[in-house]
Amino acid sequence: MSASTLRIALVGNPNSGKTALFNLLTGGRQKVANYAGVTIERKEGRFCAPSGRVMQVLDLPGAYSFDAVSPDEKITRDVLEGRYPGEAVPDLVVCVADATKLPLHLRFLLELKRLGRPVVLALNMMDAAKRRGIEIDIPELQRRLGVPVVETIAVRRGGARALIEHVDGHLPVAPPHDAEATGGDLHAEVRTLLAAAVRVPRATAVLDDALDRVALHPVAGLVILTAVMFLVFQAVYAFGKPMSDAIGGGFDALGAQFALWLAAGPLQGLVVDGLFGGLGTVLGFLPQILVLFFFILALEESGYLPRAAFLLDRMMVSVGLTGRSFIPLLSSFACAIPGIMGTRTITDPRDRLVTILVAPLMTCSARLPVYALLIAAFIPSHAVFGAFNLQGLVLFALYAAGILGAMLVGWVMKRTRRDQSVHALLMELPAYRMPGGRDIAIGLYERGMIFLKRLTGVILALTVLMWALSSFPAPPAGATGPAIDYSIAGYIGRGLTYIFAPIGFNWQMSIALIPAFAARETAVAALATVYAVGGDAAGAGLTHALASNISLASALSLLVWFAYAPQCMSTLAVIKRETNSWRNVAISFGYMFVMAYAASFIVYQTARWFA
Ligand SMILES: Nc1nc2c(ncn2[C@@H]2O[C@H](COP(=O)(O)OP(=O)(O)OP(=O)(O)O)[C@@H](O)[C@H]2O)c(=O)[nH]1
Ligand SMILES: [Mg+2]
Repeated sequence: MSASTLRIALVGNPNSGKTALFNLLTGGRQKVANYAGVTIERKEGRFCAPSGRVMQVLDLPGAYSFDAVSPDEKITRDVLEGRYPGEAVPDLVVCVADATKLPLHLRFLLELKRLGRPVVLALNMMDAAKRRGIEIDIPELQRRLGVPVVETIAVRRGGARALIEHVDGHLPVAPPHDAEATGGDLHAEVRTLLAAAVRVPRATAVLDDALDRVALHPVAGLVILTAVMFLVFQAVYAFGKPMSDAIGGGFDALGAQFALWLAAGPLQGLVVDGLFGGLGTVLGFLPQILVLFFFILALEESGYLPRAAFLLDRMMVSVGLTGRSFIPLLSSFACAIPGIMGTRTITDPRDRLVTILVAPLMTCSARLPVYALLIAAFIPSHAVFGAFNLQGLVLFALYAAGILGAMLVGWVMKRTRRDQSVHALLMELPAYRMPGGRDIAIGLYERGMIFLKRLTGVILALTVLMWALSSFPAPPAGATGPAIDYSIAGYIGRGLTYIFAPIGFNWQMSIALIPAFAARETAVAALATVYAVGGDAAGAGLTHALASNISLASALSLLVWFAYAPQCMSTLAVIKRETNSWRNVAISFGYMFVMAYAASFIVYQTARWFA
């Protein structure tokens, strides 16, 4: 027997546990969540079977059938039919089926069999099936299907043993399996199979049904949804804020130490203010961002999100969106990029485009440091209406501004559409599930690493660049003003004020917008650097430098700018990739620029009137 690599593809209905199985087999860390349409790209991994043979595993997007309609389902079909560029047809197809949903998932297996490739059926979620009293006669099922059947529990260690043993014994030659293209009625075939090999107790999901009666109730459901969202928001501040403050304080202290060692000058400005003050402030947000992700991950695993999408569907349709947009938009609170990629599961191209265009208006986690810095500098921390903190209220208003902006844009686009038809929301409701610690830990680790890589990569590089631009060239002999006025940054910044003066930005704020276009958080470090090099920070800290150099009206204007402005570059690149159109990039950039400028103009001019 040859020891060549065996190429295995995991396919099946959405949410059947393919990715969980992939992670278990290969030690991968791909995203697993309890709703249909999590995996939207082909992912590859490997493992070594007990015999020493190397197995290459493909995780593919879930598909309901091969009459593929959405962009993610098309990938799966192309791979299986050998039409995926640069990829040979897999040696073995593992059809992953949820054992608690056999009536639906067996249909897919029958379709697969017709492709004539070697297939094995992995009956996954056997733990859940047993708990519900579902009995499956495996030998009988195997005999009737004519394909090998193995049991798996993808979320348990050792839960793929039977599958590994099976694939290990599989020869990489592809015997023409019984490709009986009967073309008969798949429904009838499934019914006969089920009657012969599966016994399902009458009431399988009593608890789920009881929970749904409350969660999907038009009134009680909305109350619960509001309470859940409110709790998440509160938790980010209650748990995350103290940790963030502690980290921020630590970096300030470190910076103060360096200030004693380094001679005063541009380099001290870079190290003390740019790196410790600026990047330290940004790093301080890691705990808060992780708390936010913890809740998003737990919600994703619970099975609650598609229910929330149902509840909000009518509301979302009235503003030109659809319930299907809910999950992509929710993930955009972390970052617009996964949100925009998540829209691949939306079959209607119009609905998908609207969702892509409004996703960047959701407040992504990169905006948090900028918001928090400006709020700390300008908004007093006193209580309003007894219970609420004014700073927290302003932050809440900024999140709300993003959501309201998205509703407005969706509504306008709906009015300009020629085709006003609306599709009913068809979405699978997954079983409720207790979030597992391991999956959440993996998700948090992944997110934390992405954040740290940004910080030590693009944000650090941009901060050093800003420092260089503000320090060189040195002022000519006999210059009277601060050195930064003669630097490249000074010139560019003053040039930009022609555009930004009407909305209240001074030249330091204007130039900070440039690196922020690559990564928003950099605005914090850039302001820190510019003011430090200009000699304004003077060790008193960035918050103080801002408060003494920028008016309240300008600060409010900058906050609103960050809520709506077209950012960041990577988001625009993803829009180009996902829609394959520069026109959509231009529309996205254009409408957001106009919206941000108009909103900032109104806020600045109004605030100036009152001040
Ligand atoms: N109880 C139990 N839950 C499982 C098992 N396998 C997967 N899950 C859960 O099922 C849900 C879906 O798992 P995924 O691996 O994301 O499913 P998928 O098939 O990759 O889904 P798509 O990528 O959307 O097609 C997650 O909540 C998993 O934790 C299992 O064997 N038992
Ligand atoms: Mg998946």
